[in-house]
Amino acid sequence: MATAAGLQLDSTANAVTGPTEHLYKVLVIGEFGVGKTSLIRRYTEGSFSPNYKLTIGVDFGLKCLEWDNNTKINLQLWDIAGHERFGHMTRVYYKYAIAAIIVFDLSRPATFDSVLKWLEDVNSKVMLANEDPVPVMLLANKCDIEDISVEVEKMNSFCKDKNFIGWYQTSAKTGLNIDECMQFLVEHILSLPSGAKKPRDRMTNSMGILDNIEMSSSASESRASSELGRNRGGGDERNGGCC
Ligand SMILES: Nc1nc2c(ncn2[C@@H]2O[C@H](COP(=O)(O)OP(=O)(O)OP(=O)(O)O)[C@@H](O)[C@H]2O)c(=O)[nH]1
Ligand SMILES: [Mg+2]
Repeated sequence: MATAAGLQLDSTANAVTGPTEHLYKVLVIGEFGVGKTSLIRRYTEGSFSPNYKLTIGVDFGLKCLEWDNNTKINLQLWDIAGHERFGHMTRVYYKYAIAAIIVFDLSRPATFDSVLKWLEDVNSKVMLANEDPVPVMLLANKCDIEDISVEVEKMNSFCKDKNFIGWYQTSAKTGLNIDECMQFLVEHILSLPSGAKKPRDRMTNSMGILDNIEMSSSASESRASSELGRNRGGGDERNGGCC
């Protein structure tokens, strides 16, 4: 049985313990109103609401993937409030993340102008266990809105210059590219060298989250979910359960 000492946790697949199970913490960041919560909700629950309810501090989504016969992946999506009044907490929220998603709103160009600010914020506050930067994916959201176009070549070279692992046009409203971009991100995480994924030290649990959990039992997911629910201060309706 493998014991976790952080959020990037691997257990070993064998006849006794069952499939390998990974828990990956992924940050979802970007300016307020760009659609972070909506994207997470679309991905974890398959739903969308046109109403804007700003996120206060941080929220969570959990997506469980049966990656293959021997691999289960639990993606813990940290939905970080975009409003700058909550910005002072990001160092705590970013801890132990293995990847990040930066979102901007295609209908509000100023939100693209802030992308580099968010990239710098991530790169200055969190890194992989081998001290490489965390992989960051860029999402150009709300592409369903009429009369919006994206300069693909410009985006390609921007992402290459700034070391994004890739970018997608997405719509939380229609679901366009949501599964595809997350699949791409998970594939990238799985391809990281094992030294990048090892926890650097023990989770200090300053947020009361997922400290020293064991993931090789079938109870792991429900435990993770209940820990998340507790941190959210109540109901766990947003955590999509699938495995
Ligand atoms: N048309 C369209 N509207 C979207 C899309 N994604 C989000 N929205 C709308 O944009 C508004 C803001 O979405 P949220 O998901 O709450 O934005 P957020 O990034 O979580 O905002 P903060 O929590 O304040 O940081 C809501 O009214 C959503 O319905 C999209 O893909 N298309
Ligand atoms: Mg939100």
